[in-house]
Amino acid sequence: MNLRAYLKLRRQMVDGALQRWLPAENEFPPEIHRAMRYSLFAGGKRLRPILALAGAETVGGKAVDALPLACSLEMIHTYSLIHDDLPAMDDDDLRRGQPTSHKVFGEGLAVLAGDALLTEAFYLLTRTDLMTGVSPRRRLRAIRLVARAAGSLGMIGGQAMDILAEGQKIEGHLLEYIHSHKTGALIAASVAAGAIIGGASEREFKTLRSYGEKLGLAFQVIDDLLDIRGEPRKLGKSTGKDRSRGKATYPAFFGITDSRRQAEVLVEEALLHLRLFPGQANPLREIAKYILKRTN
Ligand code: GRG
Repeated sequence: MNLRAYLKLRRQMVDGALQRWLPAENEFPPEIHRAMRYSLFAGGKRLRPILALAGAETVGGKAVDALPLACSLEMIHTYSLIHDDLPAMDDDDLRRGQPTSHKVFGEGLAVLAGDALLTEAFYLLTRTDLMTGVSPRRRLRAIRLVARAAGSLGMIGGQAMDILAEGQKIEGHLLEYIHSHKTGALIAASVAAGAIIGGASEREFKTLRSYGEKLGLAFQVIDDLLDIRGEPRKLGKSTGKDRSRGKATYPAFFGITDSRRQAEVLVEEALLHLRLFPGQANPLREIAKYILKRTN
């Protein structure tokens, strides 16, 4: 398959739906809606939504049924980036190649834009006029999964430990906790919730969740490596900040070569989970391989 063409089509599908389902820019108060849209449409690979669509299709479901879920995941992800960039957290000036939300709108509106994206994401997930082909039971299960992954037992928990670990000497298991929660949880939930919407059996669901967990951890290990070796122009953000802030990262703990090897092993393990799905998981296969090659 042509991954580049596939990703482009999927990004267009997600972006079109986000345009339709997000409050319009001229909706009162326009400042908050402008701030929400500014970060959401600043670019971004749309990895989490694309994984949700692919998760649904891998188990025989329709991508269109998973589109509200896909959009909600991108909204949650974008909220986490806006808050992560705030002076109280990583204090970054550049994201997705543009000045960060608080640089453009001020800290107050940036906090609120993140809050609103998170809230609207769950509003979207409960819209009964969308996802009409999906039973309420499956929808509810997907919503619960996303909520857990975004909350204090998932992404927020990982982010909290990431902040607390700054400048500290930590154990390897805590490093893995941080990475698998601050980044891995939402990525794993994207594939797993997509699978639920697509009508996965319990076995299919667990297999795709395991694939997502391996992929999510690999994704953050590569992110750590890109912070050292990546090009700011391609990444759309500054590099080298992990080291200067004393962040808990894989390269800081294991070194560059070993970290790279661990990411490769995680992707190999992710691919092994896909043996259950011969042909229909090809997008998930290609995405896993792409994670290792990505430059942004
Ligand atoms: C609630 C105050 C408050 C803050 C929440 C939870 C949180 C802050 C932040 C999440 C942690 C985080 C930002 C992890 C980094 C994950 C990561 C690798 C982001 C980059 O993802 P990409 O490469 O970005 O998919 P694009 O721009 O392509 O979407």
